[in-house]
Amino acid sequence: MIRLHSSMASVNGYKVRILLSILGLEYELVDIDMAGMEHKKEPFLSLNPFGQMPAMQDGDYQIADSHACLTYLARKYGGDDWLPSDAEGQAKVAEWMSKSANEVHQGPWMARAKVRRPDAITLSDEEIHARCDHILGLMDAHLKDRDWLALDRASIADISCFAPISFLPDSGYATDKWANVTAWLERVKSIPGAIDADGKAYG
Ligand SMILES: N[C@@H](CCC(=O)N[C@@H](CS)C(=O)NCC(=O)O)C(=O)O
Repeated sequence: MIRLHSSMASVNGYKVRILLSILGLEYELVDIDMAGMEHKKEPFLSLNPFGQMPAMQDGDYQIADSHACLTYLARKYGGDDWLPSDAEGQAKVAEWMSKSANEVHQGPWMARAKVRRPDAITLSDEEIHARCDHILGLMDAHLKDRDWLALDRASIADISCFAPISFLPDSGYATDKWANVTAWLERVKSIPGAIDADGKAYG
């Protein structure tokens, strides 16, 4: 049985919930009380000493970090569909997973974090929006002649980048000035099994 340890409010946990849903995998969500700082205490710290969500167990195997969870699930349960096994394709997916962990995290993810925990995020809205402009501008140009970020089909790189960017309109940043990103967001939502942050199917 797969157990995902995460708060429903965790954007990184949402990435993993999207893939679990797309793959049609049954799992238990072990709800972590973020406000109660449960992720900074045992037993969560035994799953991830970094004290960050998500962490996941699949039988005796345990893994932390959203990208590690996505990689594990894609490889274990998705064949080559979401993470190809050829060097070129795998490297392209890794490239966009890195962008997600860096530029997307520092911009779109931060915008969401500031709305939820304004006391904890000291960056100004201007700085966060400039970071969003930077990465979304690059993504918009990249998506000009292509449907997906890494491959000629959807991959875990799209799922990873989608989750934080999908929250932007509710975080005070309008994504609609980026036409290609906007079309890509809709494309990800139309993947069979894709869910919103509340777990409801899109469409
Ligand atoms: N690189 C990690 C980042 C995880 C992360 O920042 N998780 C947030 C929730 S979305 C968290 O637990 N923040 C609490 C903290 O850093 O103290 C991943 O992709 O899983």
